[in-house]
Amino acid sequence: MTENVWRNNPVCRALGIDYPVLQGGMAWIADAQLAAAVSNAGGLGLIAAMNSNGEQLRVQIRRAKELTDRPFGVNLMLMSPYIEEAVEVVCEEGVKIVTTGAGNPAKYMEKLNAAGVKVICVVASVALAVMAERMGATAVVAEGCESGGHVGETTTMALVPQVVDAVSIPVIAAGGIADGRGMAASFMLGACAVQMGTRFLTAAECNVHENYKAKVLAAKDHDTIVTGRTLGHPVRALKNAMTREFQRLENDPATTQDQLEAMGAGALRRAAVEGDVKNGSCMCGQIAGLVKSEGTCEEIVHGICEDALRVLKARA
Ligand code: TUI
Repeated sequence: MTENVWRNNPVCRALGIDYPVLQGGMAWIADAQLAAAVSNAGGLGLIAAMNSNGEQLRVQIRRAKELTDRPFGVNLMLMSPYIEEAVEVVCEEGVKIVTTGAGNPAKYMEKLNAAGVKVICVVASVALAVMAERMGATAVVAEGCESGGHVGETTTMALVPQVVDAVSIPVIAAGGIADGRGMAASFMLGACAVQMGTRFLTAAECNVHENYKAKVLAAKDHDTIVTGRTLGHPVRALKNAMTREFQRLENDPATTQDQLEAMGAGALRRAAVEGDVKNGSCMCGQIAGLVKSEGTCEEIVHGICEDALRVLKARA
């Protein structure tokens, strides 16, 4: 019903999608099923390459191709030990769109651009946004520290307009957005699309463990915390026994970096796949308190766009 409204949206035009909504590349969670469901709803679904090796990623890409005829992408986590393989497989499989996160994609931009892959860099700073534009990025996702997982220092409210002023390519807002008000606010800040992770955690098509979903649905405004600052990669997750122990160790001068790294390793898998939401890491954004229902990807994508339009019209 609202498709026509977004026809000239710069992100919809650049990516060939109907609604300016991207799904975050959540490690251990964003698989072919979730990505295809978001893409079939008219948004942009993304498979999280995370720490997958080339062949594991290839399986997911081929599955997504079977599940959707719409554009979908792959999120490249730049800290992955298999990042070189992942870039290779993305090019070989003819994936058209990539988002990058958790680092500077400089090393891979030339190869991806040469293969005709549109690269959207997820940035937490103006400096990286400017670099991304110079390196030929199609757009940037300005991700504020309200988001779940690996976070920067600046809030969405402060980051988005500063990135908008610094670059000429389209800016997609992320971090703390889960409904039409957040989407409308993003547009007011100069963004022309949104990326959401937390909102899709509870989607019907999301394969994250039921315990994780239940914890997100039960979360309130103060229920997330950032740990891992001393390791140089701060991570936001729902508070639990694991984050409390991590915090205690982080504040103890006797703790070594290796001890902390060991504690973090495998923690997300433990929560997302095994459902151990006490001793695993339930990465999640601050907006979890607003996420009260499950819903299909179609209901989520269409719902947020309709609500955003309603809010924008009401305030005009
Ligand atoms: O990457 C994300 N979110 C993530 S990645 C992830 S997997 C992980 N697990 C444990 C520890 C670390 C990673 C879970 N969530 N979002 C995009 C994002 N990128 N947020 C922050 C950044 C970022 C941070 C530093 C981008 C670049 C950067 O440095 C740039 C440079 O020049 O090195």
